[in-house]
Amino acid sequence: MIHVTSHDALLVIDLQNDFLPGGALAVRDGDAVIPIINHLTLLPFGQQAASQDWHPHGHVSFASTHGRRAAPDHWPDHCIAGTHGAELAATLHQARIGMVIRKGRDPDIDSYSAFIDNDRATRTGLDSWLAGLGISRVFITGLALDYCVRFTAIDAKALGFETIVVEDACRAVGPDPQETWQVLARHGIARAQASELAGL
Ligand code: VGL
Ligand code: ZN
Repeated sequence: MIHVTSHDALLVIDLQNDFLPGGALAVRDGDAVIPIINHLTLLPFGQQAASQDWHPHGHVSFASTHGRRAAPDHWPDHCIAGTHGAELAATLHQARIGMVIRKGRDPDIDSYSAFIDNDRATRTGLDSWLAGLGISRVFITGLALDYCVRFTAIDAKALGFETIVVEDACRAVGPDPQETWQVLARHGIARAQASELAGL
């Protein structure tokens, strides 16, 4: 068992309507993580934070912004700031979430990580918020495993947090989650199941 303490934080990544079934960039089975994450929010984490992908119209990551040129990091229009698609899942238990980070707001820079934009320069402030509150270990959940969860986990580890990705509390958008697990393992990031976590 892994015992959750006040030095641990729960991070809920991009659990937003557009990434759920029926959304603009739906992750298959994405809604299956909601009851699992809701259960985790009841454990005695010192802090809980959520991120939201929060893009302006015409964002650089939207395929529609670039006409017909397709590229691997181009997506359907999604998570437009202030829209229903950008809202957190209505059934997520937010009672203990103390910080919501909105990322990808610069029209010219995407941000898969909840810590640092894809330009690798602009910080969101999440690391200082967590560290300033005595957090040394983070448990990462949410969508999508192979993009925003992956980048968030790699940055968390590089920023000095012990990092654990909760497998059954994540879903991938692409076909090969094993590649992501291999990369995370190479970075010294642990993998756990929600059932392994317990309060003291
Ligand atoms: C995400 C693609 C584009 C994610 C966000 O949350 O994983 N993926 N924007
Ligand atoms: Zn996005």
